[in-house]
Amino acid sequence: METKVISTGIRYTSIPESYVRPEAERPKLSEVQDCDDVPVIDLSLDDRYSTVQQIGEACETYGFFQVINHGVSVERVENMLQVAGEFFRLPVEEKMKLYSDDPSKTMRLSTSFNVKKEKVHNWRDYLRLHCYPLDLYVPEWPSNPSSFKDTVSNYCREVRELGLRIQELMAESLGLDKDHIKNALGEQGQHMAVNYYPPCPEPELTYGLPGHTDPNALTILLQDLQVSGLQVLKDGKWMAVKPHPNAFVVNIGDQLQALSNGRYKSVWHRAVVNVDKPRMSVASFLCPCDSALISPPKELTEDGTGAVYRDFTYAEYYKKFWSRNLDQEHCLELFKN
Ligand SMILES: O=C(O)CCC(=O)C(=O)O
Repeated sequence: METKVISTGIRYTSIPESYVRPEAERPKLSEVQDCDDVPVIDLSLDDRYSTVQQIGEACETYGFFQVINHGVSVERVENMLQVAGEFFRLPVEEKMKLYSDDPSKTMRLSTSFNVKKEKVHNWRDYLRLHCYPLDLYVPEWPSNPSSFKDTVSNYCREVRELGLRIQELMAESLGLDKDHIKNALGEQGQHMAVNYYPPCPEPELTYGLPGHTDPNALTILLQDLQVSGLQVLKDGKWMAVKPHPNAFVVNIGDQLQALSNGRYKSVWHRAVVNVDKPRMSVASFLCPCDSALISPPKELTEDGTGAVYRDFTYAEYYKKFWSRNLDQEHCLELFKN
């Protein structure tokens, strides 16, 4: 099946057959409710104990939360969104120079999710970048727009700091030493998906991204402020997460679910599309180093329950994740004891 990017600037009047989901798998948008009680955690407060409590509660109950006053400057965020928009508005021939559907590439423009594996495509193009260490990867990033490398590097540095800070708070919220997660995950990689969802003439029939969990440790998502589209599964129902000004959405990935022995949930989430407006999001993923052995600390298994998942390395998990389609069962299920 021929697949190419959909951010061509051409408005479709209907979606090609290869994007149409079978009836039972469609998003049923009229049944989705707004999630009004997404925890919003202010990271500038002095009361660390209270911040740790809030994070612990959000991770156990929701698997995700939003952070405000997070230390990434408004200017960095605005510049990131600006340059991402400029990139996707480039002529399609220019963008196609970076196209690849090989998930092992460290820089590529692609479309949908995993075009070689999936049966039905998704209404999304994305630029996927490895971002750490910056010195190693920035040279291969797009040089058009000309400000891309500088702008995105600056954004990546600040987001990484934020992610590591959140991991300390999470470790404390699990009753562990503040550096436990950072030490267990080794020198963490950092990847980015710059997602672009063009207007879609038939949003009821397809997804930007179907329901999935993230295979990494922690995701920091910058949502388009003007156009919503992120939905999370809560108590068996899909809920829309409205963008909160100057906030990031943070969600637990599969590795922190395993490391916390299932206490914190790697939440199912998806992106839906709309008729009128393009939508963008920028997902930053912190990933354990390949050799990190993902194993719950004894403090979290000694209540007699034992380890929920067998030990595995991140390299083993990541390979398994990309060998499958996105909307299959939770990949962690394959590692259950
Ligand atoms: O666009 C969104 O809001 C979600 C993006 C996402 O889930 C991803 O990139 O993995």
